[in-house]
Amino acid sequence: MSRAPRLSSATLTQLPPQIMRPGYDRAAQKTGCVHFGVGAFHRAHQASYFDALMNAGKSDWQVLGVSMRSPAVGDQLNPQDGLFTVNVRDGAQNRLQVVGSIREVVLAGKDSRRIIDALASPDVSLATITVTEKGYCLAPATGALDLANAAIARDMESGMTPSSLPGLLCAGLAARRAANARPLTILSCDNLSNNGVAARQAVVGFAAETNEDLARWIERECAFPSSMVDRIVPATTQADIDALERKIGLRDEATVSTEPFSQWVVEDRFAARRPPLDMAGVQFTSDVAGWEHAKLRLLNAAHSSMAYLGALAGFDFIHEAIAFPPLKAHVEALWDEQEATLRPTPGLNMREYRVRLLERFSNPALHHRTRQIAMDGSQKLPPRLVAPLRERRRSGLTCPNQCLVIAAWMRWQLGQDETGRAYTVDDPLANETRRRLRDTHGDPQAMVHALLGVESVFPPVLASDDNVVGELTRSLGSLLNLGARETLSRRF
Ligand code: CS2
Repeated sequence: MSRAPRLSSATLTQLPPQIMRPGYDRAAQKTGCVHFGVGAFHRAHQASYFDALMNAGKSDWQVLGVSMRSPAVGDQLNPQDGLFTVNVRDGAQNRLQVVGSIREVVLAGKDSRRIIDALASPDVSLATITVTEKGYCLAPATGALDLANAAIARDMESGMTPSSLPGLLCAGLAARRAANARPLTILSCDNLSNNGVAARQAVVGFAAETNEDLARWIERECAFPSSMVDRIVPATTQADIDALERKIGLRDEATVSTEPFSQWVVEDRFAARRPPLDMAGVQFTSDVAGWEHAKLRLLNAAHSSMAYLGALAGFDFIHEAIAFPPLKAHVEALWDEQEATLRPTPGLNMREYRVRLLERFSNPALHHRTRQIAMDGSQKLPPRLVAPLRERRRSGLTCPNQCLVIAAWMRWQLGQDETGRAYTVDDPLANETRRRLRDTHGDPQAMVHALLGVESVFPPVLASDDNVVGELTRSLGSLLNLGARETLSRRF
């Protein structure tokens, strides 16, 4: 049990002098942003940008953090007055910085009144979101708000205090309209294509069912820009917290580790005053889609490939997977297939982007686990691999490397590694994939057929594409018979 005091406003002065900390008067700042989903990614990314903004002399960009489900984030951050340490790691350096932009964390449901009041406040001009795909409560088939979703149905009952993202935002916008009618910008920072459209569908969809006037006002006055966010953030471990305590002499339960690289490209479409985030390194653009696609189809697709093939081949970490030459060669070949589906984007040089990605993946200090990325594959595969695969097939192109990754995901659903050890398939569709695989008895053709039937992942046309079915069956057969290392070594 640790005896070091917790990091907090009161203990900040005890930090070793070389550690960077807020250079602004935290108590004098107003809350300018309400953020939904205060996970590690938010802390290493958007919260760090707001901190940089206030360090650069721009005031009133403190963040009220909303934890959507778990009180754990509040228990980590509130006793620390919202302070936490970002540990920037790469091979050569290790830079620690205490970030002060989070004022407090409140809990959806329990603290909904406070959240609604904050959304109505004239000081707040921005709501940002990282709640992952599930948090938008959209139906995968239509992209519209899923009225059958239990949280949505509950929030729509009259007199209920909302706790879902769409319910909370609509209640906040209704209060805002009644109080001052100033519009709000709602900025999704989730790793989805067209994330601004997803946020809009969720919020306007909810309002349309409950208050048509409000829906019209939101459509007319509020803005839902899309954005591309990028920073690799491995899950914090107990060992990270203990090691930090030895270094700084304070206990920080909310610390996050990350890489030096960070990028945030935001569609330049704001409802009212635009936060001067460009002073903190944000790129404003009229074309986010090109950046989003490049990031999802190059960085994230390669991550998924290294997650499944790498973990099956026995690599625990991304830097180990990318150091295995056949896997690196496969990633390059996968990128060739993916890149053919990307259109030129001003300011984005694909060759340099790929070189940079290889450097980032090779960072030995980051300890980014292949299993962390393997989580939620059913949600991640469609924008990363299935959409570009369909585009290639429409142009009559073959897709051997895209199919190899999808086959590795299929192999992963068995929940047993190549040495026979069992693991948990951490995925909202894990029960469905297990049920579908039950009577396939390790026959690759039957497995491919069974899993291509998961309609929220694969559009039905793929099951009747002989080329794709053939590639998937060959790759899965090879992974089952030879294993991932040998499959890769024979091909590359
Ligand atoms: C990763 C991403 O876990 C995953 O699926 O691919 O979290 C990735 O690290 C980030 O998108 C990088 O910006």
